[in-house]
Amino acid sequence: MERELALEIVRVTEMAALSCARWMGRGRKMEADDAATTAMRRMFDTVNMDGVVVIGEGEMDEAPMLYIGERLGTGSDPKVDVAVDPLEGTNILAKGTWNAMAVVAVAPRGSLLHAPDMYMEKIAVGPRAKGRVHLDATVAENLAAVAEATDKDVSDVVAVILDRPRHAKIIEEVRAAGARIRLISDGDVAAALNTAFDDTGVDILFGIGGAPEGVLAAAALKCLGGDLQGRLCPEDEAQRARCEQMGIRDVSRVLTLDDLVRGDDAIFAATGVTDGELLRGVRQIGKSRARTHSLVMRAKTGTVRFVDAVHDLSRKPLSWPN
Ligand code: VTB
Repeated sequence: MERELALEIVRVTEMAALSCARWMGRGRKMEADDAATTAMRRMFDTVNMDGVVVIGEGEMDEAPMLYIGERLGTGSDPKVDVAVDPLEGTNILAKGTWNAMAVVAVAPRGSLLHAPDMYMEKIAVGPRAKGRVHLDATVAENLAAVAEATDKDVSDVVAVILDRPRHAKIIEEVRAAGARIRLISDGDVAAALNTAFDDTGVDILFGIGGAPEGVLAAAALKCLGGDLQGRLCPEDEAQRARCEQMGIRDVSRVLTLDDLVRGDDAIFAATGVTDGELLRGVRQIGKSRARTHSLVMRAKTGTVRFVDAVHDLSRKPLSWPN
């Protein structure tokens, strides 16, 4: 993949973020997601690539666009897999809270895991703790490893965890180990990403979130030199069958970063919709301009670019809610 593709991809996440940010705090998740998806889909049409959606808004019969298997781009090379989450954190945006983002990952065809829409147990860390943690190690062992890798006391290590009843045991174990916790309402892609940046204040992500979000976060951490490991959590026979169909025979196996994102040619882009630790949300300037804050990275070179853009909305094909 040529490096120019990275800039094209950030244009796609910018457009999705600009479109759905208008729904902030309105409590209308569906409309916000629709706005992001429509804008993202439209922008993809202008990108020179032959893309196939492997992580998207749903299966062909349940999503009108950006469904799994949909072709994206102009059809010219490169041939790529595309993973999208036009609005990661619909609940977040509906309330106007922290860390909603528009997210895309692109990688050469066949290199992204076609993760089924189910839960995944995850552990994610930044570059310093890469190779030191393991999904099968205990919470206390992983926290001790992160403390050592980041030259901190365990009491200064911060674990980020989705605030869900299913995480009661992990939360108890983190507390027993003496580490600290940031509980989040939603948005574990941003949480995983944040573990790779020192000034976000979080060191390790634990817990169960969406498998599609796991692949997106893995693409980000591959670019950043961090680590993410996952284990699929099928809840019934249908989900187990789905895993098999997707070529995952042993669902209990720990999926490594390389299983989730093969090779090292991934591109990851995210644009903030609401403010977060890493990215600022969309800000309106007067009636006709808006400012976006994005992150775009390539695994091949490890370059991490923050893109601060001011958009003239009168010249963009956006449709706003009333
Ligand atoms: C996570 C998180 C998402 O859903 O995947 C989570 O990344 C899944 O858990 O932002 P729940 O079913 O318990 O919500 C989100 O919070 C929303 O898609």
